[in-house]
Order: sequence, then structure tokens, then C-alpha cells
Amino acid sequence: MSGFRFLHAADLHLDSPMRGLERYDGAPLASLAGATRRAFENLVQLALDERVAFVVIAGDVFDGDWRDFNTGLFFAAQLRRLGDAGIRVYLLAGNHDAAGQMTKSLELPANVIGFPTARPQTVVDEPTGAVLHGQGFATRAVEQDLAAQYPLARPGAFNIAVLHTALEGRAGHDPYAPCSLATLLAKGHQYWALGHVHAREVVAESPWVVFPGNLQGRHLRETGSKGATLVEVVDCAVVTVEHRACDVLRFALATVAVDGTRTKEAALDRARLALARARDDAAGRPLVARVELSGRCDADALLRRDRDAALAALRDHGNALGEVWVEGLRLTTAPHSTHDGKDLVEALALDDPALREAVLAELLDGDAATLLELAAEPGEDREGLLRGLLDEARDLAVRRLLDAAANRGRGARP
Ligand SMILES: [Mn+2]
Repeated sequence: MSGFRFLHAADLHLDSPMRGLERYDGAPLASLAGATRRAFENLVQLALDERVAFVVIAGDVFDGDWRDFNTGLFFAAQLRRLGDAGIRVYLLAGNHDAAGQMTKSLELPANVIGFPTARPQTVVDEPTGAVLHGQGFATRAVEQDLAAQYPLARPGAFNIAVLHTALEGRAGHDPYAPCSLATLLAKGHQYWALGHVHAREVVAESPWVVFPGNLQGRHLRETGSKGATLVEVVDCAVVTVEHRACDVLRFALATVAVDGTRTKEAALDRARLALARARDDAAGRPLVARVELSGRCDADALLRRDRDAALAALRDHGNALGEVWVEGLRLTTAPHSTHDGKDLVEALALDDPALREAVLAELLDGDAATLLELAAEPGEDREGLLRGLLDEARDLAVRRLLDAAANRGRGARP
């Protein structure tokens, strides 16, 4: 019986900035700095600890052309740590670090084998006998099906095909190097080491087709555990495929049901619990969380009236928990109501001119001037503010109509 292990990673995006984080006092700013680099250091340490034979990196090591040589120097130094332990690295260019994108380069250590970008190449990893096939991106936008030109599996060997692709398309990702799963399966390789899609996904298990996901989340669309895939091979067959976390900082969406809460404090208490739970899930890593409160509750109006205070209370709790950055607060709550839809329909059908006038007057008195000002002035938060005002207006109208329906039910017209 002969066996070996290898690590499959992709989308390191070294030195890419963390985006969309509003700074505030007490926020764990320092934990963001260098997160992509520290995640890669964790990957290298994992390779050393697990004594893997080689590491496969399926594209987008870099976020784009280097600002200076430091990004490249850091990467080469880490690769050398692997080289000193006799670990090979098979490297493929993706859309972000396509050959045509990079103006600076460093000669990589001898343990690194890069795939060409003009055509697919097959290389044999001599110590294990594994056969690897791959073709990198020559330009940023590769629109042809690269997989179609990949060679067939070499019989009697363990074949790994390395490819940067969106397959037949994945939400939120440019549809580069499009190909069908059927094309991949027809090649006969035992493992397709894919890159490009930042959410981890095991597309197929027989044979294995895997997106390991990116190594480190960078914003709130990259939530949950991030890392690499550890693969064990015995007698030319995959025995285990495991996700291993490498991230040093985690992103989370904390969705909190606040149905039935009477007070703002009661709703916020539920949010505080959800933050503590998300912190536990991050297993000691600093956390960036967006809180979303949803459900029908009496606290709805109170929360909306003083959203800044609610956000500050949650940020303060994040500071108390330690290294929890509350990115923002989203309210999808609605007014609590004991009435069913039938009441509302009846109320809307009232066609009571006096009631309609009262509702409109209330809305216009409060918000018309602000709405007009906002509409005239371009600004970053204008859309959010307008939406907030419109939400409030809608809720106010609903409340008025429900009150009217209730009064009518009791036979007392306003
Ligand atoms: Mn990519």
C-alpha cells in the first residue's frame, strides 16, 4: 500500500484590502491588518504539520499586480519554508494574477512548479507518482473552455487536474473559463482541484471535483470558516477529503428573530446572545459581524426611531466580548399586529377620504422636506436613508389602517 497527502488551496488574494468596514472606537482594527498573509502562513504550517507531499494552488494567489515587491517577497519566503521541508508547490494563474496582469515578478524557489498559460501541461510528481495537469490564465478574462483541451487521465496513475473556472456559472463570480461538469468527468481524473469560487463547494465526489473556497474571508459576502482542503490518497484512490480552517479572522451574518419582543432592550438582548454565539463559532478568532433583526414586534418602531443607539449598544457589546467588530445593523422588523390580513384588506377597502388624508398628512409633515433634500443631493448613504424613510412611511400607514380597522370593528369611527 502506498499513500500520500496533499493540500488543495485557491484564491489567497494576498494583501487584498478588507472592504466595507466603518471604523469606530474600540473596533479591533489591528486584527484586520495582514489577515490574508497570516492565513497563508497557517496554510504553510498546516502543510508542514500534516507532512503533505505537495500543495496545489488553483489560482488567484495575488489580488492583482503588486503595489511593490513586498507581496512577492513574502510569498517566495513562505514557499521556501515548504521547500526546506521537501514539499513541492504546483501553482496556476487565475484571473486576478493572470500572466498579462502582472508587471512585476520574482524568481520562485526550485520547489515551485508553475503551469503554463498557452496550453495545458502534464507534470509527474516523481516522489509520489501523481500526475498533474493544468493551464493558467494568460489574460484576466478567459472566456473559452480551457477544460475541453485538458488531456485525458494517465492510466494506472493518480491524476489531479488543476483549473481556475466558474464551471457553468456561480453567483457573484465572473463566468471565466466556463465548462460543464460533464466535460470534467469525461476526462477520467481522480481529483479536479478547482479555484475561483470563494465559497467552499464539493461539486462531485466520484470523481472528486472541489472548490476549496478562499483562504481568508475579506468581507461580509465571504462568511464562515475559510481554508484549504486536505486530501489523502492510497493506492491511486482518494481516501479522505477534509476542510481545514486557515483563516485568522471570520465574517458572520447574525440573523436574530425578535418576534414578539415588547421593548428595544429585549430585542437587543437577543442580538447580544447571537453575537456571543457567533463569537464562539469563530473559535477564538476575531469576528466581523453584521446583525440583522427580523420579525414582528412591538420594538419595531422603537428600534427604527433610534437605529444609531441600537447599533452603538451592539458595538459596545462587541467591544465587551473582545475583538467583535459589529459592521452594521439591518432591520427587517415589522410592526406587531394582532390583526390578520383580512382586517388589513378591509381597512384598505374603507375608501375613507378623511383617513387617507390623515395618513398622507402625517407622512408629508414628517418627511417630505427631507425626502426632497435627499433626492437632490448625491451621497453615499442617500439610497439607504431614502429606503429607511420609505420603510417608516409604509409602517406608519399600516399602523394607521390597522387602528382604523380596529375602531371600526368596535363600532367607533374616528
Ligand atoms: Mn478568480
